[in-house]
Amino acid sequence: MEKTYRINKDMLKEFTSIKQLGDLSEAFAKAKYVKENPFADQELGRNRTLLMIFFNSSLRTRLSTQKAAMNLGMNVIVLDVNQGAWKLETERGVIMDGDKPEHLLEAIPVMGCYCDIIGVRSFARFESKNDDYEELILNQFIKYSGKPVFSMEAATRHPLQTFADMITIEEYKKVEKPKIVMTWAPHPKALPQAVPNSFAEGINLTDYEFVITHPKGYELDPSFVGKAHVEYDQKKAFEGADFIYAKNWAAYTGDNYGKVLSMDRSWTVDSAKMALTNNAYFMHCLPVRRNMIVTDDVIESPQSIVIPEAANRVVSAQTVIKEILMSL
Ligand code: AN0
Ligand code: CP
Repeated sequence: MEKTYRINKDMLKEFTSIKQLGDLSEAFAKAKYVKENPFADQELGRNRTLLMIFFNSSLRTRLSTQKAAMNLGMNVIVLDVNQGAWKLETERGVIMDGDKPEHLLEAIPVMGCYCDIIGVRSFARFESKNDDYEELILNQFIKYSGKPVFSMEAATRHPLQTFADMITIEEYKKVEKPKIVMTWAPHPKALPQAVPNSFAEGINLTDYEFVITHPKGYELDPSFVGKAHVEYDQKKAFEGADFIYAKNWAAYTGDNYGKVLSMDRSWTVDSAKMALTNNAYFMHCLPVRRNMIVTDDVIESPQSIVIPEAANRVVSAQTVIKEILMSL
């Protein structure tokens, strides 16, 4: 029998940060139960509807979250805001004489009428650091939809990814306190800090050794870096690592917010660097640009766990949606 559990009250209304999982070992136990018994809670979601709203592209989040909801017996509606819906104005007070026929402030409560739970993907727009770091879009959904909202990657965090990453680390770790290294790697486009912020937030909840390595100028928000050691020498950082977590992100600090400062391929994760590690596993949230972020041979090596990591996205989503369903 599944043990009955309740989560902290915040999570009943929203899931926007890995911190809302509460006790981590309990969260991992819940995830393990979901993984081993994917169809055990079909009744929980019966006649309940999940609405997934995408302001940005997705492969994994879209498919894994839909699969998770279907495993729970839910109906699912997916809306790509930029394909088929009215363009949405997001600023209040704007004279709407431009190309956007609808305001988010009507659209959100309307969407709330058609579902029981809402998942939102809304990346950092890099127009205003303040708007991004205040989670302007996600918070409007929380405030005006009248329904529980969870993040499918918002401006500053990607908690379902982080939860899947952490489940994967628990499954693969060979020592109780592994050394985790999150490394910046080059990419041609400006990418949000959501994945690295969120991963750092998650690993900071553990007592694992945690090192972040990136070129100068790519410092993340200190509130996410937390107790991680920042090492600017990538090779030094890799020494003795048990897990290499690669990710590109655009600059965060000062006037460089949202800018690409470097495409230096000497930061690409290759087999020579992996040889410095403790036979580390290679992780990436995907999508990944081969031979920019990581070489073909590393991502194809037996130490690459990017596919099981992606598979765990169903587990993380199902665990979280189940918790929200239990609170309805
Ligand atoms: C996105 C990002 O870096 O946040 C999504 C990753 C899950 N990646 C891209 O846009 C390529
Ligand atoms: N990792 C991840 O969230 O992938 P998608 O952007 O394809 O959803």
